[in-house]
Amino acid sequence: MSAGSSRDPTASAAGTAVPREIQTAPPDDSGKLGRPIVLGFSQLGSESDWRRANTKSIQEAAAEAGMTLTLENAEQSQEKQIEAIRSFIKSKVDVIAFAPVIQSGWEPILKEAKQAGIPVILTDRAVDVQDSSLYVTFIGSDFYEEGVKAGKYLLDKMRDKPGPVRIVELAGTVGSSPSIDRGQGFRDTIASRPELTIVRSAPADFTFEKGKTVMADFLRKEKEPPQVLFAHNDDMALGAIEAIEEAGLKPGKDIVIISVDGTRKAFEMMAKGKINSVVECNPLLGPMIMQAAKEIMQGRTLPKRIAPPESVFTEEMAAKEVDNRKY
Ligand code: GYE
Repeated sequence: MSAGSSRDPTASAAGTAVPREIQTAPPDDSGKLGRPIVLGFSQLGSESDWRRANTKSIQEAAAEAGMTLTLENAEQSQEKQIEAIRSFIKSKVDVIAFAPVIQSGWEPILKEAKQAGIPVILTDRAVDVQDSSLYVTFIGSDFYEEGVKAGKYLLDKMRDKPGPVRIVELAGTVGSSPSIDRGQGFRDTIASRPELTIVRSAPADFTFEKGKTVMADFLRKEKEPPQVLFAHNDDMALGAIEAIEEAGLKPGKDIVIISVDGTRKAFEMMAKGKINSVVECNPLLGPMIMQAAKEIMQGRTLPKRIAPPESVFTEEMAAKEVDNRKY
């Protein structure tokens, strides 16, 4: 837990006031301000283990960097994110960072930040804006590439299988860049083998609960169980595993399961052979965000895009890797 609080702002129940945490730490000497840099961070929610690890990484890195962090959790609401960003502008923070829940609709609030002269770091998910000067840098993964990696794993896994191969897809939050791009990268990659077809796809909001109910629904509606599940994140895959087992099927055997993130829980399932492959998506972005905020305050020029290194893991590697997982 970060300095200045013992409360997890991501743990509040939906429907309560927007949770806010203010964390301060002693000044360091890397900025030019002579006082701690004040960072306002709008987190989009707490839907998954990825997200909780991401929030923790930001809190820890801010404390470590000696910054004053105000973190607000928008609980999946773009409106609440816009409100939070507006409050950061009003209180004249030094830098704003945010993880946008969906891709569209950010231009007006980003213009407000620009007019106020407050630099914005975009992190985790991408936004759809014409004018890229509205943010300084984007720190986050290449989701399209993650979809491509998932597709390539499947092509290899099915290389000797004549087809048809029926795939179901659990997509993430509608309109979010990881869901749009993972879906597209996957489709573009498997298109080279037309007998691999996506027979059902539905959003399950990146959550365990929805992953379970939507998968149960797929299994009820399909006459024959599908051979493959592509889940846009681990939490949905873990929920789906429960639905598959409750339907009397063997996850990882009767249905090949591919997911994205690489959480410890997913690795444990992979070590048991219940998930076949996980494409890594790194949530530990805190140190990169703090570094970027410091460099911005020092007047330095940053690359427009900063991406963390990521791998793909398969069941063969899971047992060896599981203890190395940090989230
Ligand atoms: O994959 C999922 C989370 O935006 C990369 O959001 C993030 C995604 C992540 O809920 O687990």
